[in-house]
Amino acid sequence: MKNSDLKVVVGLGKTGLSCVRYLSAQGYPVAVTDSRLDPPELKELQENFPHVEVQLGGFNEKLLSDASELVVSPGISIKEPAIANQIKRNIPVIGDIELFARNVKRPVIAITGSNGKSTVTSLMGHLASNAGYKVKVGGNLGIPALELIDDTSDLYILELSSFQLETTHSLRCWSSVNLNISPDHMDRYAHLQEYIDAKLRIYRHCDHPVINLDDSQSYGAFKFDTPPVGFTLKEPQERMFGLRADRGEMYLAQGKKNLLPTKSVPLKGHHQYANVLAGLALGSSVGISVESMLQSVTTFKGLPHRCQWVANVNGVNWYNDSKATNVGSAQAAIFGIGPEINGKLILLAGGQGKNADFSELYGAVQKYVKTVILYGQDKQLIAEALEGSAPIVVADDLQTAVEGAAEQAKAGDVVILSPACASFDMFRNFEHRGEVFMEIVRGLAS
Ligand code: UMA
Ligand code: ADP
Repeated sequence: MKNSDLKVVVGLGKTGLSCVRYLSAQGYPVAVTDSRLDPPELKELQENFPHVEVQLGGFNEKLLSDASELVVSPGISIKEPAIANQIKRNIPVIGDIELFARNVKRPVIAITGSNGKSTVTSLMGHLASNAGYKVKVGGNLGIPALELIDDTSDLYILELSSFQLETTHSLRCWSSVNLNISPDHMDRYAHLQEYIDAKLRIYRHCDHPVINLDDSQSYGAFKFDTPPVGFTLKEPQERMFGLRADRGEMYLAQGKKNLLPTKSVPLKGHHQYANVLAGLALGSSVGISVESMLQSVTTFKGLPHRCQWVANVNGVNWYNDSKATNVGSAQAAIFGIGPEINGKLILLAGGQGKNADFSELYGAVQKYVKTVILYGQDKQLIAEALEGSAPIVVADDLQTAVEGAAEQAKAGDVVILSPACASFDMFRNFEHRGEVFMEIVRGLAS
């Protein structure tokens, strides 16, 4: 017997719990299923929602087929047979961002992309709140979107993943951007285009789209209702945001107008300038004063573990880019920092490679890197892919990798940990890896 209103929440992590809380408050009958026997938010659910039915240790097909709607968490693929079967039976499948979109009463700025999402989302929060907005920031970064909604905020800024966008249908953004595309999450997508199509959903019904003019894959053949504002690392056309070299100085610029010398931007590297330009384009497209945003750009220090400056030891600058968990982000760090320095780069990389194609790093390494020092589970694989690009040292662990880098580096050089790999072979997560790295480096300094 079908309960005509029953919402079945699939997954009992942070997102699943936020959906139960929201749907219960709206008065819907709710049930939960999770493939795990002991999902992270089980205790919280049992304490606060004892009446909610929970089925664990697998997705219960009978429960799923009783639903009026399935609310699927981003960590679960909608290709999972139990979910795909319900889609075939025309049971609507949505996610938390769809619930958010149906309920939100205030404007939303949304950010996706393969790399830079968290940086641009946090930057946008900083720019908008300094411009006087009461802003809430979250989504794939930090607090689940549904928990942001309240009566006092006047703007929501969301980081969205491709997984969240897949199950979102009615989000209407005030402004949105897909920052860039490089292969990621290929264990969830049959091919790159499928991943891109999920990302492009961020532009549906968007009032003021922002695009990366340097990455045509990131907007593809999307048919925009409103002409987008673009950003580029080249000289910008009218209305667009970009970089301009002028009398020996590099500037952030809009059209023909120089806005701010890049030396006044605390975030370093060309990829970070792209992030700042994206933030300015998002803000200006919805009418936030560019003048006010430029002030705020100079006070945004960036997020930890993303090309984060750690120390200067004997004239060598050390950077922690532990969040570079894929090839695209490590490549961006090398291309971003390489041209900015007088010396050479020493790259520390390695960890769990997720079957990535490390030969994509070859060109960047050949151009800017003096020595590559590898550690971790897939160090030999990376060494094979980069053979011939630069001298390669294979170290036992991160400690010896750092010591090796310290021996090789000369004043003016930069050493960067930009692993291009996941951290789980040796660390709890990318934050833990970054903390351990910084501790070792600070040890060198003392
Ligand atoms: N899982 C199961 N069985 C289930 C449900 C989940 O095994 O029945 C596993 C998933 O495979 C996954 C893990 O549990 O490995 C977490 O999945 P989830 O959907 O419960 O995740 P949440 O805890 O709700 O966190 C999610 C985002 N996680 C993912 O998309 C995997 C968080 O982004 C996000 O911060 C949070 O919602 C709030 O919005 C994390 C992330 O890694 C940081 N995102 C990916 C990325 O940035 O690359 C997309
Ligand atoms: P995301 O939230 O998309 O993972 P982050 O802002 O956390 O993005 O940055 C993740 C990694 O990507 C870091 O290593 C960072 O140095 C790198 N990165 C940041 N911005 C960009 C960009 N615009 N293009 C490519 N890589 C970037």
